[in-house]
Amino acid sequence: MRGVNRRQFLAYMGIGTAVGLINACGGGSGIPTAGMMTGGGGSGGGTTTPGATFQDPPLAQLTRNGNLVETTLSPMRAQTTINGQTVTMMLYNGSYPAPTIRVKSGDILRVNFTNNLPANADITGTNVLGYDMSVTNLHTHGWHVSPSGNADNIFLHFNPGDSHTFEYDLSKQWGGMMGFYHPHNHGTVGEQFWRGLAGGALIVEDDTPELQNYEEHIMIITDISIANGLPTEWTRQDYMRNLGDIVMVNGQVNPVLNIQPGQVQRWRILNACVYRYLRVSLQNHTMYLVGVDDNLLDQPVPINDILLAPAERIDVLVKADQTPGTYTFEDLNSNTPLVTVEYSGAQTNDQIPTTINSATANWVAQLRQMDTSNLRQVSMTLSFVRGQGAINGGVFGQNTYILESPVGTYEVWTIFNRSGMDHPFHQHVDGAVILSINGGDPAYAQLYTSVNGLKDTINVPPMGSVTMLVPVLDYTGDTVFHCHILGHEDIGMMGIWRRV
Ligand SMILES: [Cu+2]
Repeated sequence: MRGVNRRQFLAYMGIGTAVGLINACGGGSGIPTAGMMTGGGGSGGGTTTPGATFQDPPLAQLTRNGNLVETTLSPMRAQTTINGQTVTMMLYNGSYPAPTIRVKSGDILRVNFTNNLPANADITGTNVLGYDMSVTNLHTHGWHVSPSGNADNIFLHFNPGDSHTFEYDLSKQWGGMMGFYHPHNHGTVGEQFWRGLAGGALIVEDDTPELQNYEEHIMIITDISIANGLPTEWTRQDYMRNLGDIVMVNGQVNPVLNIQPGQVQRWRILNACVYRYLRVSLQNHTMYLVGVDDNLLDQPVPINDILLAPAERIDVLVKADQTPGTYTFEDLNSNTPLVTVEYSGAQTNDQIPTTINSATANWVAQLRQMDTSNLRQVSMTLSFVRGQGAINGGVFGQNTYILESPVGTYEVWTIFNRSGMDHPFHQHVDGAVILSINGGDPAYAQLYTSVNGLKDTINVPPMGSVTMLVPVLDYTGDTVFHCHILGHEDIGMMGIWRRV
């Protein structure tokens, strides 16, 4: 708690006057209000002029030999251009956004990783918590792979110049999901995200024919503030909340995406902001939700707008079925345009499918029928304790809370939020079936407690709770669960999940 004044302390605790301060700014599941713009910025609110032509993130270069796929990832210091400004960032392969890795269920992905971040440079050095910013690692968010050895092992860490070969066996990973990769080195995660290592998409190709023929786009939403050619300095307050004043999709401010009249496009959307809660909507259009964090659904769910907490993903179909013109895909929480959608080209008449043949959704439907009364019940409480984040009172790295779960079982976890802020709870390795949500946005609760989807990240509303059915399948080893406001994780809101 070095140098923390009373207001910051109250903010850490989520109490007192700080509650209003925090909730007014990007506070998440709440109803969008004009107040959310306060301090939140956005890229000029609703008045941002349309930018350049929409670009998908680049594809990673892969070499394939049978089911063995290899690629190279290297975090490095590199320059990019954001909204006309040159910015020096930390970027995977020098690319912003980071390259998309597309693989298939059953593949083995080998990532040849080298930490090319410079030691002791202006964007590295030691951060305010005392961690070395040039040390990093790699997490494959959302993948059902081993958390141990050379796989999704977030306890590994790499100094500048270190190389490592990660190997992910995707034989137990079903198709049809978009995860993302990002650093997971405790104490530096939020700041490394902020400085550009906010992930690239990890696509596992579909196992269903109904969604194969649509034009597809990936939308990675991030935010940033820039000063002196760098992302603004990450201060102690930023561990609690940090909203960038520029909001981007794939590193672009309000790009223009063309759609043919009558066309259906598939958009795979990720909130990769460190703190910003989004409520996304396409003006005058219904979006059809076909996939959530970890899997495709069995049928499209029509939605007008949807809360997207940090690290949540949605897979939606949109149909250009309105009067030809220009429509804004926007964040209703901050009244910020994300993408300008422009009708152009020849009339066509694509259809939204009525069902999706998703084996995973069928399995989740069975899980929803399970009698959970005899399952082990686990309760976890998220809170702030003396300016640090905690789970069941344990601050990660000090008196870490450890949950031991037998593999091959199912557990019911209830996550309580004892603070005045939203916390997106994320568990590694296995997605969960959401059974109930107490508090927050009723539409969000209704959606995620009814769809046949697996969630690896779920928002736990202020003073509310989430109950979920957690399959503990296939993989032993230590991994973690934590708040995905990554600054909260850095100050301790993380626990160890010991799978035995
Ligand atoms: Cu949190």
